[in-house]
Amino acid sequence: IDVMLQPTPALTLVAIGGILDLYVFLGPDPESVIRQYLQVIGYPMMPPYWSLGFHLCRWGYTTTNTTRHVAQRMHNSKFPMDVQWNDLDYAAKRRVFTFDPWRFGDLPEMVEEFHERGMKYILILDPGISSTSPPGTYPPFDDGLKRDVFIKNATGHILIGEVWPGSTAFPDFTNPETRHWWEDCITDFHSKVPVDGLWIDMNEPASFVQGSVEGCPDSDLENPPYTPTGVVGGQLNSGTLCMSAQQKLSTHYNLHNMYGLTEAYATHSALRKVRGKRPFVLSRSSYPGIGRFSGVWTGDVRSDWEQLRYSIPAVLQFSLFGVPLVGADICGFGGNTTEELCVRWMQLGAFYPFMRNHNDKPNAPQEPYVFGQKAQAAMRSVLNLRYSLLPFLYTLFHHVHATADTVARPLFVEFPTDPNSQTIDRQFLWGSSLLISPVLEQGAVDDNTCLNKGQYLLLPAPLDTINVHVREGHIIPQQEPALTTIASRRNPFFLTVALSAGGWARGDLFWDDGDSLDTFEMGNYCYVIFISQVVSDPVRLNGALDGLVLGGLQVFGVPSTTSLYFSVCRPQKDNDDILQISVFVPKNQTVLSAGLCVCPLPQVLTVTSLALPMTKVFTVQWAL
Ligand code: MIG
Repeated sequence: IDVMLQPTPALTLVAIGGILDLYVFLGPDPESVIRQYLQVIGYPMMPPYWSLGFHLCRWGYTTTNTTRHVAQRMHNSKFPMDVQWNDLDYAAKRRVFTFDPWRFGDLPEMVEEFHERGMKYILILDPGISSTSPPGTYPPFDDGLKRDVFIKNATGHILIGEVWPGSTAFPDFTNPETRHWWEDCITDFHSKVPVDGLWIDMNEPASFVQGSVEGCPDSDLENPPYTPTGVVGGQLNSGTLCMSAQQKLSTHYNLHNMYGLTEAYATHSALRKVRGKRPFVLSRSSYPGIGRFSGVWTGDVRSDWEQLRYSIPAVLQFSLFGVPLVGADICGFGGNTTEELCVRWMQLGAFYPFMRNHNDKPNAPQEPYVFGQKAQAAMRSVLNLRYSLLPFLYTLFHHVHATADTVARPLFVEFPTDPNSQTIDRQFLWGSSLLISPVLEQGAVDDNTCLNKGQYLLLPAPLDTINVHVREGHIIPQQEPALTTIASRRNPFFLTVALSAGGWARGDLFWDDGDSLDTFEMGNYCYVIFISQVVSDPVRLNGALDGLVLGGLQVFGVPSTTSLYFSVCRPQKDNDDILQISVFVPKNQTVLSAGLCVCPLPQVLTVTSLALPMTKVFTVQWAL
C-alpha cells in the first residue's frame, strides 16, 4: 500500500488490491488512540526481566573462544551485561539448527558457562532451510519435506530461493503443522544448546534471487496493474518470494507482509513450551500485532550521526504500533563507528527499551572495552544508570502489557494539548516520568533541551553526560546496579522522589520473579505504591519481594533549607525490635531511622543506609 500524506490535510491510500479493512480510532487523544488500536491488534507481551539488561552482539564472533573472550572482557572491565549473542558464525555451513563442529564445537558448554555466571545467550535463526544437504544429513529439511511444511510455487512444487546456506526452502508458518515442526526443530536444538531467546532475521522473507531460483510465472500477482512506488527493486517479488507462491492460508501475495509475524508467533510459542518461561524473540520484519510475541530492532543502520538521530522516531513509532521492546543497533551496524559517536549512541541506547550493541562483519570493533578510558567511563556510567532504573523500566512494561501504555513515549502523547510537543523528535520520555535528552550532534557539549511548554534551555552535556530529568510529582523506583540483572535484582532498592510544587509525588513498582509465564494474569506478583510524603504501600505481595530492602531515597524539592529533620517510620502494629530515636515521631509510628540531614544541595533530602523490608508499609517524613 502506498500511503501519502497530503497537506490538505488528507491521507491517500493506494493498494494493490485485496481486502482492505479500515479502522478509524477516534481517541480523542493520542494515548486513547494507541489503546483503542491495541484493543484490536493485541496488547504487548511482558518481556523477561533479563532482556531489559544490556545485549552484546556482532557478526564476526567467529569461534566460541572469541565469544567467551568478549563476554570476559566486558566482565573484567565492569560493564553491566546480561546477554551474549552470536550471529550466523555459529552455524555449520550457515544451516540453522546446526553448529559448526570446529569453530563452535563446544557451544553447549559455552552456553552453560554463561548460565553459571548469571548471563543469558541468544543466537540468530533464519527461516531459509537449506535444501541441498545430502538426504539423511539435515533433519530440518528432511522432516520438513515429510511433514509438508514448505511454501510451494504456483505449480505445486517446493519453492526454492537462495539465502545464506545457498538454496533454501521457506517454512509456511500459516500451516499449523509447520508450527509443530518448527517447535520440534527448536526443542531438538535447545536440548543441545540451551538458548534463552531467538533472533529471527531475514524474515521479510528475504532471498538473494528474485522470486525463486526459477523465477516466477508471468501473472497479475507478480505484476499487478499498480505497483506501489516504494517497493524494493520496483517489483513485488524483488528480494523475496514469488507472489504466486502457495501458502496454506492463501497465496504469498496476500500473506507476504505477515511472514515475520507468523514466524514470530511460531517461535514465541515454541520457546514458551520448550523453556517453560517467558519467551524472548527479536524480529526484523514486523506487522501489527507482533508485539504480542516479539521485540523488534530497526535493521541495518549505518554508523553515523544521522542514523543516530533517526533512531528516536523509529523507536517511538514502534511504541505507537504496540511493539514496546524495540531498539536500534547501538554504535551503528554498517561502517566503522567512532569513539564519540559510540559513546553518544550508548547513552541514547541506554534508553532504548531494548538495548543491544551490534556490528557488521567487516567493521572495526565497537564493544565498550575497545575505547579509551574516558569513553569507557562514560559508557559504564550510563550502563549503571540504566541498570539502576530497571525496576522502573520493568514496571512500565507491566503497564504496557496490562493496559496498553507506552514505554518510550513521544512528548505529544504525554502533552497532547501543547502544540510545541508535536514536532519534538530529539527527546522522549520513559512513561510519564523521565525525560531523555541525548546529544545527537558530533562535537556538541551541550544540549538544547525543551523542559517546559516550549521553553528550551541549553544544558551542559560533556561526553560523560546524558541529560535525564525526573518529572515533578513522580517517584522512580530504582535498585543498586550490578553486572547482571540476576545480581542487581537482589540489591537494595532506592527511590528518587521529585516533589511537585504542591509537595506531592507518586510512583509504583511491579515486581515478580522476572521470567515466569503469565504472572500478571495469575496474580503472581507484587505491586507497591509510593506516595509522598513518602509512604510505601505494598498493596499486593507474592513472596517475590521477600528479603529485599529499600536502601535509601533521595527527595528533590523539599523546603529550601540547609538542614531538616527526617524520620523513617513504620506503623506500630508492624513492630519488630526497633531502635527508637526521638526526633519528630508521629503518633502510632515506630521510628526506624531518623536524623538531622545537613543537605549538601538545598532542596534535596538524601537518606542512605536504610534496610527497610520492601514487604512492609513504611513512611518517610521531614520537617524543618
Ligand atoms: O544479510 O546475519 O539485519 O543484523 O547481522 C545480512 C547477518 C543478514 C542482517 C541483519 C543483521 C545480521 C546479518 N543479517
